Parts: sequence; C-alpha cells; structure tokens
Amino acid sequence: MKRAKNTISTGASFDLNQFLAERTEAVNRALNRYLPAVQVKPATIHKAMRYSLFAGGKRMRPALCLAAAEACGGTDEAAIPLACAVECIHTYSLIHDDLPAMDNDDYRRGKLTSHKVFGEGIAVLAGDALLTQAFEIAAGFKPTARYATAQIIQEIAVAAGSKQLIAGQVADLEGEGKKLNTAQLRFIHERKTSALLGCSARLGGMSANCTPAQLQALTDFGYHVGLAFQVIDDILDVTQSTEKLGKTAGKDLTAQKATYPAIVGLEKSRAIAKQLTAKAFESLKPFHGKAVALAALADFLLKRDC
Ligand code: GRG
Repeated sequence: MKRAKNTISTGASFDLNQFLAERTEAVNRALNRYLPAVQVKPATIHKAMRYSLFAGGKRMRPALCLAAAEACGGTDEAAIPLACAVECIHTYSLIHDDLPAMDNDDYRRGKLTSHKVFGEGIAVLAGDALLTQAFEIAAGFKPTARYATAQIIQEIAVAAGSKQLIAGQVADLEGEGKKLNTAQLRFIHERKTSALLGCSARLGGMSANCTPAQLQALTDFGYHVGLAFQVIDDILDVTQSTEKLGKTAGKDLTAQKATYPAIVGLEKSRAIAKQLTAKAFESLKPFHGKAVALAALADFLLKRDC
C-alpha cells in the first residue's frame, strides 16, 4: 500500500512510512524472540502460531500502542512488549474468526488461512496458544509509578473478554441474516474492533506512565479511530478485490452481515468514517501537538485502501 508523507492536523510534517517501517521491524524482531522456535516440540503448534503471526498483517495495533507511548513521552522499549501482546491477541482472533464454525474463510493476510494449512484442530490450538502467549508477554511488564503489571493484564483481559472482543463476535454471529439498525451495528463494531484498538492505545500510554487525563484522551482517540477503522473495513469489503485485501472480498454480503454500506449506503458511510476520524483528532488536543504519530495514523487509517 502506498503511503504518503502527510501534513496532519497539527501542521507538522511526519513521515508515517518511516514510522511504520521502523516500528513494524522492531515489533517483528520482538515477536520472533517471544515466540517459541519452530524446532520446539510440538513443532506443529509453533509453526502454526508463527505462520499466522508473520503472514504480513498491517501491525496497526502495535503502531497505535507505540505512537501512544511516544505521545506520552515514553519509550519504544517499554511499549514493545505490550504492542506484541495485542498483536498476538489480534492474530488469535483472526485465526478463530476464519474457522468453518465462524466465518469460514480460505484466505487471510494474502495467504491460506490457518485451518486450511494445518487443519481445524491445530488452528483452534494456534489461536489459543497466541491468546495465552499474549498474557505471558504482558506478565513481564515492568510496573510504572501509576500502573501495576496486574492492571496491564486486566486491561488486555477485559478488551479480549466476553464483554468486549468476544461479545462483538457473538453479536456478529447472531446478527447474520438479520436486519440490524445502526445502533445494533455500532454495538458490534465497538466491541469487535474498537475495544482492541482502544486497548492498544491505552497500553502504550500506560507503558509511558501516562496521566489520567492522557489515558482518557487515548481512550477517546482509540474508540473513534476503532469505529472509523471498521466503517472503512466495511467499505473496502464492497469496493476492493480479494487480491488487494488479502482476504475474501464481498464476504459481508454473502454472509448477510449488517454493515454500514448496507444500512446507510457508501457515500454516507464515507462521511461517517470522516466524522469519526475528526472526533479522534479532537481527542488528541490534550497532547498539545505531541501526538503527531497518532494523528498521522488516524489519517492513514481513514484513507487506506486495503
Ligand atoms: C474472538 C474469534 C474472535 C473474534 C473476535 C476480531 C474479530 C472478532 C474478528 C475478526 C474479523 C474482523 C472483521 C474483525 C474486525 C476487526 C478487523 C477489521 C480486523 C482486521 O484487522 P486488520 O485489517 O488486519 O488490521 P491485519 O491482517 O492487517 O492485521
């Protein structure tokens, strides 16, 4: 995907390409260290965990985590373990979401899905193993003056749990084939997408010992960016090809899922994504121009084409 050097709402010129390339490399190096090597027995599970984790995801949640840490004056060193933990949770959710019992998808991140390569049993276990790996990584968090390790673990557990990420998936499954209104759709998007994106930003702030006011700003930012991200995802599902997306395009329509384009149309969906991104920008005001990476990411996520 082409990314431009962009001038963001703060007026500062920020090279997002460079930011993403450097942070993705650092996160990949750390993930490679955290995950058991493929030779570790049983080799199949470690191969499967690595197969999905290194399949070429955009690493947006780690990027949000690291950008939030920077906005709060923190370091990549302190934030990277948490960035890795959220990427493990995210990848687990994608593996399980693709299973025949859920969305039954053959492609993800431009490659065959885990169950297609390793079989359903190993795919379920690879997801489980990535979920638990996330907590093992987070347990190594060095507490700051404001945030204990237990708080970090709770933050992740709540975002990934039955009232957030899993609640979104349940509502999504139960909503298939039903005519949902925008409030019901927003309930799904808040949990399925916004919860983990928001958690990523909050964790970055917490790794930097952020103030309560900064944490609130990151919460608001993550919430709006997360919703915008999902509205854009719904739009791309109907406007882009399978090749471009690296996953089956048009799937929402086939599965009779409620989406913003299906309920309000494409044009209004684009306007909603813009409004949500504008609210995300507004949330960054307390950072007084120091959240350039977060602002650039929000802008990039609005304009992405895959
Ligand atoms: C708990 C099984 C389970 C599922 C939770 C996350 C999720 C719900 C389902 C995955 C499918 C989906 C459409 C989720 C919404 C969030 C989203 C758009 C995920 C895709 O994120 P990207 O585009 O993916 O950042 P990459 O592959 O780039 O990391």
